[in-house]
Amino acid sequence: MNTQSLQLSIVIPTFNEVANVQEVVRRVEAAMGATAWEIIFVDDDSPDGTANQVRELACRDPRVRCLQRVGRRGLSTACIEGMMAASGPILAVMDADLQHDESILPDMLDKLRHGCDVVIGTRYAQGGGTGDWDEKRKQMSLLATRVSHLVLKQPVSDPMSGFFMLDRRVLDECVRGLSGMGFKILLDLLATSQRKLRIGEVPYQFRTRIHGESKLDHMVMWEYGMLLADKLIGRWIPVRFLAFSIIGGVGVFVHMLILTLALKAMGMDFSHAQTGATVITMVFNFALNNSVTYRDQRLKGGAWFRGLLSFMLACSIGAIANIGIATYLFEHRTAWLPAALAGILVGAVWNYAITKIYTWGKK
Ligand SMILES: Nc1nc2c(ncn2[C@@H]2O[C@H](COP(=O)(O)OP(=O)(O)OP(=O)(O)O)[C@@H](O)[C@H]2O)c(=O)[nH]1
Ligand SMILES: [Mg+2]
Repeated sequence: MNTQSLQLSIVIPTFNEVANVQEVVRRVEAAMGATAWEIIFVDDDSPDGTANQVRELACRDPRVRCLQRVGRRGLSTACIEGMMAASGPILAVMDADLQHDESILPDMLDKLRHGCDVVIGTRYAQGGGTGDWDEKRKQMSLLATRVSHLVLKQPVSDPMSGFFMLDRRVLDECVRGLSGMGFKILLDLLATSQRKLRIGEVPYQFRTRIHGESKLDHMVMWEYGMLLADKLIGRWIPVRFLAFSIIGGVGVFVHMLILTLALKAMGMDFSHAQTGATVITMVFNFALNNSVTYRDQRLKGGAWFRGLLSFMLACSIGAIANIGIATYLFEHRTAWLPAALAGILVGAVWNYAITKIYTWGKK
């Protein structure tokens, strides 16, 4: 056991990686030689028992720790919380699935000690590569990398990398400004930092996943868009409010569609058709917000139905406020369009603020 003071904390986010955690610890140990390190696995309550497996390893090796989060999902927030729980002066973030080449950790550490604030394991420099990615994934990644320059202050070959090392002081400087959205924690850090960072790069070959499944899905582009939007306009408008409002706008179309169907195709009377359309639209808006806007704390099972009830209640009060304000303004010499828009805005802000706290429990 190494008795020198801790030099490197490696944060490894996990979701269903039970078959990989032991091997990743073994490989880090082999790569790090005499350097004193710790590993913090941040597990989002994986159903495959990853957290228990990590705790078993931790009982035998106190350099390994488990941070288990319950009722939460999200790669970026997992990395942030892992880094905040780490004790070392230098932090690294690495995947659990053995796709990141741990043998470059000593080179990264060396660069960091010789004047860099951040060192990135890059797939897009001489000697690096994306392994067996198909053409579509390569193109998507290159596009996302190009778009990232909208928020970056300095050129970096692989800002989408999930494998990097940084001086803890960089995190301290920008942790309060991080968005914590989606998968791209490195981009979040680079875009949040207020100063020009000294960045080093170490190329590596991205490996093929052997055990477990990829968690990348069709929502990854949306989450990336939310992160970019937060970095660009989040100072003025919360992006969750933006997403909530876009879904509200889509809801208007859904409402009109159902109303038309009920009136024309089913021959219902207006008040029944309107009531039915309102209820269905509320369910639609709730379901979409639950899986998109609040994806990181999606309600499931019984909590889904309780959430729906509180959402409907909040939105009903929002509708009363909307109508009340619009009517008041209209009766006090405001034209119908601005009066209606003011009512909609007040209703939307109310719905967003109340459901954010009472439906999805976000402070
Ligand atoms: N704590 C936590 N970890 C996550 C979450 N989603 C993914 N991970 C972990 O983050 C790392 C990267 O996820 P992957 O699904 O492998 O993503 P990727 O490497 O970019 O994509 P692939 O090449 O398809 O594997 C892995 O160690 C996952 O277990 C999450 O919601 N919470
Ligand atoms: Mg992976």
